[in-house]
Amino acid sequence: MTPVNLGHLVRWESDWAGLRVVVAGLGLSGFSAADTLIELGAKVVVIDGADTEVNRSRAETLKIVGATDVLLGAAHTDALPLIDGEAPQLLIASPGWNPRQPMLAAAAEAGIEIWGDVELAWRVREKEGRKLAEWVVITGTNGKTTTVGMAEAIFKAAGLRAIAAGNVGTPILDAIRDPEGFDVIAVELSSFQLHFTHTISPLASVVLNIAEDHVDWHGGFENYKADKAKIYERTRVAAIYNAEESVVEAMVENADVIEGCRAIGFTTGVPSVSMVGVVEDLLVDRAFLEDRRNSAAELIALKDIGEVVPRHTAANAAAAAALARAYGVEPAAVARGLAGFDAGDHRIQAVARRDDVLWINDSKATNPHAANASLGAFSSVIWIAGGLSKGVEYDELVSAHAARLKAVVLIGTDTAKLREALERHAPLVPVIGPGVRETERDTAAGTTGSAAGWAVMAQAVKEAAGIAEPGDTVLMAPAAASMDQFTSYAQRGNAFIDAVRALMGETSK
Ligand code: UMA
Repeated sequence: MTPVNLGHLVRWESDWAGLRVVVAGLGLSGFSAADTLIELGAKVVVIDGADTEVNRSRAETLKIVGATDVLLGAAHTDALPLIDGEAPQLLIASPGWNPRQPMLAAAAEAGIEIWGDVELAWRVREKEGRKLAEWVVITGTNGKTTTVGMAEAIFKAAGLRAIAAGNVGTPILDAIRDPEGFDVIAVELSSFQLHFTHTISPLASVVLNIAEDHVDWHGGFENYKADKAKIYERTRVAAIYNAEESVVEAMVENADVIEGCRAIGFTTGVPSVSMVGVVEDLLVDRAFLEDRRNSAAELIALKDIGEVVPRHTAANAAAAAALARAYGVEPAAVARGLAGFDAGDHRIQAVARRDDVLWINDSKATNPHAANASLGAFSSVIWIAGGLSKGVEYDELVSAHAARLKAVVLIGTDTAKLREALERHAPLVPVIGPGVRETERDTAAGTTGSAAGWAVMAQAVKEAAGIAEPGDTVLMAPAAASMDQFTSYAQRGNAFIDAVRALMGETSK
């Protein structure tokens, strides 16, 4: 089959009518992509392996608006469907779909282009009568959601119409299709989304940091890094990098950016020329001012960002400030935006302090790199850890923090690697659990899934309480994903909060 050239599809008014498209996935991004393409007049077949009630209801909606077909169930995900008797011309993959999955592999083999929803959004962002938004794009292993939130807050403080979208939860196509449009969109991009992105040309881009994550999906750490590095391609004004991570700096050096684009560093140390960084507890800009060789522009005092500003928060703020300054936002608006920003729950969140024991929820620490940041912030820790480990290694994390661990309480169904790392690098630290065994847990909770997770968490909190002494911190920072026992990291965090509060209630009686 001759591959179809889709180079002409670059704006809303391009000739999308009749294009035969398969949309893989009927989650957030798949639904928004299918809905958009139907509106554009394409012939759309949507496929999802899960034949659930939610998907059936979404399928009904899409059929009513004009989908050619919606196929639900595992039987449909192995081969490419025909659309009106002919082969598809484009496949839109949801981020959760692995490129090695049979249907995607078949599309690649047949020379059919595979885009993600982000690529589609880029191709339809220009529309007659709608504001054309600038994009600033953000990726990294950790801190993405905080940084897009900070960037959005700064843009809004500058009086701009701005929104955070993408992996943060609002599909980028929903932002793009807003009738009024935006001045600027802060787009959080996961490595999955970047894999399926090919032509975006943002105003500014940043990789916050890189550590092992999602190794299974990408088929190795090198592939993961290569997908992350794609964010810098075709950047127009500022390719922003973490000046404390040489791997990230190398990504900028090797990127094919638009002529005139500058490389801008961010750091939590004193900034060199062309960097944003910290001088004596002040966030300062030595990048976006004329006299950057001899002076710096003061942005905000760290104490005005929050009561406790851990190093990674200062780094995220520096990155968000650099993105905003690349757009042209004034220092005063950067200060207002960062001062008003609220990081939300589940990220190093203090839940309770009782008898000089601090209880911290860091459920958002879904990989070792994130857990490293929170473990490093406390001195004597009872660590609640474990979950779905996604194939990563724990040796580095455990050896770095062995000295501060008083005990470890394991949760999760996939803790073998963590347990082995603890045996190797912290052999004297007591390891407890998982306290409720699989069979007991199912009987106790009367079910599997999240109810069982709740029981495991309650047990873990009790175990931790039995060990904690004044001056200790009980830190729930699993360094693993939550999906083995919970529906999300938020639900896991709430289970911890509930269990801690229940414990406090009991002991205060
Ligand atoms: N499906 C299949 N077969 C497969 C894989 C998935 O049929 O092999 C189906 C599932 O049954 C489901 C649909 O595809 O119905 C799910 O699609 P999806 O998992 O790609 O998720 P979406 O609902 O489209 O949400 C995605 C992001 N999810 C993932 O990357 C896994 C959301 O990020 C994002 O907010 C949303 O698009 C809008 O852009 C979530 C996430 O967990 C928060 N991201 C990861 C992270 O941050 O670490 C990357």
